[in-house]
Amino acid sequence: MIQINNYINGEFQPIKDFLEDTNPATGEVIANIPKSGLTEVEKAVNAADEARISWSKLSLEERTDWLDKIADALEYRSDDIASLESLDTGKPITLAKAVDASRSVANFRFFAKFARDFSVENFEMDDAMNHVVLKPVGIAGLITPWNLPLYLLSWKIAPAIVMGNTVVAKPSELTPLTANLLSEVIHEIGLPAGVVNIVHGLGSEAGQAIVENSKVNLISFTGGTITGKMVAATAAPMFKKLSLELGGKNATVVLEDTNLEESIPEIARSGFMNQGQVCLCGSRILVSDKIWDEFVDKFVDYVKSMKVGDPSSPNSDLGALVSLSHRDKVESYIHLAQREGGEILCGGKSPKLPSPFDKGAFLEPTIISGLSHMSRTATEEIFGPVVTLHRFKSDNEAIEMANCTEYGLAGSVWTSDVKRGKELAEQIETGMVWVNTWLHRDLRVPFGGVKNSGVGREGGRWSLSFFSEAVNICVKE
Ligand code: TXE
Repeated sequence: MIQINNYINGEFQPIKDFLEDTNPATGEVIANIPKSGLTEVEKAVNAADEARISWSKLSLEERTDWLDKIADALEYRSDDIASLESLDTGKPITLAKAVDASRSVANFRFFAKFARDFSVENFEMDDAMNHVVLKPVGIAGLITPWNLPLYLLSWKIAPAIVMGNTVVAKPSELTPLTANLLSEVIHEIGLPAGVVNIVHGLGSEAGQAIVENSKVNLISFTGGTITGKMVAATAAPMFKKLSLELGGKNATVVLEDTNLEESIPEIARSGFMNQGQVCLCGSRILVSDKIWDEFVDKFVDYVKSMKVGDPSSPNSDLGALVSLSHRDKVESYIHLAQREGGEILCGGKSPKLPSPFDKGAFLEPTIISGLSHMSRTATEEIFGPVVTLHRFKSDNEAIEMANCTEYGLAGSVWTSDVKRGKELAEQIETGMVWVNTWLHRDLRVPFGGVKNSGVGREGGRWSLSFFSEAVNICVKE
């Protein structure tokens, strides 16, 4: 049993009230985490406040050196990151190694280098010079979800501290283990006390207390759209800087000229990676009428060959969902799809697995056809290994279908005509579109959504600008 404590002001601080953390693949309780509330959040905010001035006075070079030190120390513990992440989330160890562990390290390294190389534009007038200075915002409140725990936490902490802010972070109560590992790493390398404070607990208690705290100047939140609305309702009247990365219901548009042999494995990856629990997953697959039968046959065959099981096995393509209650939610959408007239082409139920995985939150990868593209199943975020298939007759119809939901996070287009793919991509109303690839990430590019998928952009210079206040100093010569 792992015992997790809050990390505040450079110290691990135990509290009396605990929550249990469960391995979703077995149902076994693996850790106790603090059930923090107002008192712990206030302590963390006060520590961040005290550290703020001296941290912001370090040179940018000194702060980027700290990021590199964190990256080095995290990299040394890559195997631990992967195994803890797999244990806590139920995701396959292979994915945790390839994505979670490596990206968490890469986020710190990337922002260290990017901030070093970054220069702000100055604007010359006939008789004066405008100097733009990026100042820290103050205390950053960072709230992160359970699907990519350390990956998303590091994506926010690195740019926040490199720009001179101090941080109070609350990881998801469902997946606290790697945030705790980060606390250990930060402690080991001796990052100045109070620069990064990590408080564990429920969203409605610890999370809400961070958003409500008047000393917290900025909130960066990744999570569900309903929670995002609550966060915005609290933070907006306090004029906090706000970035919200919320849900998605992303369309995968398959044109008739795509190379199916090459694209089907990638389209399946985009639907089912991390058990479909990535906000960027392509969960609505729109297929040209001209290749419908061939695509459906090949896609169903491919997905049927994907293995669900023990997350620690290198042979598992899919592990467990994050919790039994989340699996129930995802299953309820499969039942809804049946009531809406959908046909289940594969999956649709929990696989029969040997002990101890018989108690886990597993679900077979599921493909549903025959639904209206306007049905609830095809327009609401399911966030699980469930995709719906829809056929279109023209590019215009594909665009209309792609844009019919209230979400606008990502999408992908598959075609051998790159020019046509790019033209189509530009008409999809989302923050990001991939052509002939998916989740191909360059950390310099803007990341975020439109419509109900969120507000603001992070990534590269967008992160540096979100985590700073641009101040203009006009000097008359
Ligand atoms: O997320 P929550 P949940 C979607 C997905 C999923 C749904 C709900 O569809 O089924 O959201 O998931 C904290 N004030 N995504 O309920 O609640 C919470 O403790 C401040 C999409 O698990 O949004 C956690 O740290 N914070 C997504 C974080 O918010 C609060 C990833 C996210 O949890 C809070 C996850 C409050 N009042 C789910 N209430 C994505 N965009 O990638 C909760 N939290």
